[in-house]
Amino acid sequence: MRTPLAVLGLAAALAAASPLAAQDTPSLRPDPQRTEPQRMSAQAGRGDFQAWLDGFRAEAAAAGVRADVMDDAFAGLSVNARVYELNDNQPEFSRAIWDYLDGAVSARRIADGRAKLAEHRDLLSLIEQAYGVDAEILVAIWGLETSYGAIMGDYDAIQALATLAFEGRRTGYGRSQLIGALKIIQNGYADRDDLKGSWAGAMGHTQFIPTTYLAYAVDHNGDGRRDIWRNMGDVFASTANYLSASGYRGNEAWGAEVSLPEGFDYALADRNVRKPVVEWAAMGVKQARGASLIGAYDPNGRARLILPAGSQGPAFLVFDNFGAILKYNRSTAYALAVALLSEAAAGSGGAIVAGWPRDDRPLSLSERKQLQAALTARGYDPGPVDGIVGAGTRAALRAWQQDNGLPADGYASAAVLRAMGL
Ligand SMILES: [Ca+2]
Repeated sequence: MRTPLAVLGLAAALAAASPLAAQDTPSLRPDPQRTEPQRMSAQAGRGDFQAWLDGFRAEAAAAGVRADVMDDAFAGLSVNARVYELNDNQPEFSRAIWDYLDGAVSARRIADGRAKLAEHRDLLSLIEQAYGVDAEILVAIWGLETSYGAIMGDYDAIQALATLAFEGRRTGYGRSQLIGALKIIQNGYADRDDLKGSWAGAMGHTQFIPTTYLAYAVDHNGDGRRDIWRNMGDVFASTANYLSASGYRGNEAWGAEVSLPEGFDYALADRNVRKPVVEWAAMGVKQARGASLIGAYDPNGRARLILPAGSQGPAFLVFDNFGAILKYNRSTAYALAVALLSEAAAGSGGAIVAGWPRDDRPLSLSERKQLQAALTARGYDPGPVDGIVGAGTRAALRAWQQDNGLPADGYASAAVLRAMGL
C-alpha cells in the first residue's frame, strides 16, 4: 500500500529495525502521509471513547456486522495509548537504502531463509504449483515481514484498530480495518482472540491487514479457518494468492542489476518509462556482470529502470514481478530486499555488484524542504515546499543539475545540497 515519505506503520518493521527508506509508504499498511482531521481532542478520555464506539457500532452495522459480534469484540474495550505514540512517530530522519538492506538482507536472515526453504520444501512446492508464485519469494516476504514468524506482533488488533479509528491521523484506515476485523470474526475465519498483530493491525506471519485478509487469505488445509497465525499452509497460500492477484507470475524474473553506458540519460529512470529489454540493450544497458541482456531475458519483456541511490549507486531493470512485490509494500527498498533475499536464500545470487554511495546520505525532512525552497529561489519549479520528493521535485532537480553540468539523476541527497552551496 503506498508514494511519499515516512516510515512504515508496521510494528514488526520497527521492532526488527527495518523501517523503509524515506520516499516510501506502505500499501498493506496504513499510509502515514494521509492525514485526516482530528475527530476528537487528544485529551479525550474513556467516556468519549465509549460514546464514539456507540456511534461506530451504527456504521459497522450498516456495513453488515452483527450486534452480537460487536458485543463480544468490544467487551471491556479501551484505547491503547502506545498505539498513539507509534502512530504519531514521524521521523525527521530517513534511513539510507544501504543501511536498510544491510539489516533486511543480513547473513543471518539469508541463512534462516535457506533453512526455511528446506524445512517447508514440500508444502512450498504445492503452493508454487497452485498459485504460480516462487517459493523463495514467499519465504523472502515472510523473512522481511516478521523474521520468519519471530516478530508477528502481539497487539490486540481490535483494540489497536479501534484506537486508530477513534482519533488521530488514520481514523479512516482504522474504521475500515476495524469493520474488516469484525467481519473476519463474523465469518468464522478466526476467533476474536486470534486477531493479534502489529500496532497498526497487520496480522500473522506475513502481516495481512483485515481487508487484505478478507479478500485474499486462503484456507489451504481445509479446516474452515484461514489461520495466518499458526498454519504455514494457510500462510503461504494466502501470501501467494495475494501476490498472484497483484500480477506475480512464477518463473519470471523480478529484474536484474545492470550497468549503464557513459552519457546515459538518467531521466529514463522514471516509474512511467517502461521499455522492452531489446530497447534497453540497444541503448547500451548491460547486466552488471557484463553479459548481454538479450538471451538472459525475454527481449520483448518490458522493464523499467530504477536508481535507488541516484547515478552514484547501483542500477536495476525491473519487470512486472517487481511491481507485484511493490503492491505488497510500496517501497523500492522493500521490494529490492525481497528480491535480493529470495535470490540469496535460493543460492542464486543476491549480491549487488556496484557499491552504494555510503559517503552520501538521504536528506532529512527539513533538508528536503530546504532543497525545494532553493530550487524555487533559483527559478526551477519543484511544486509545493512540503518535503515530499515527487516527480515535480525530481524534474526540477534534474533541470538544475543539467544546467550545472552534473549528472541529471534528480536524486536528492546531501551531495546535492553541498553542490548547491547550502
Ligand atoms: Ca486453514
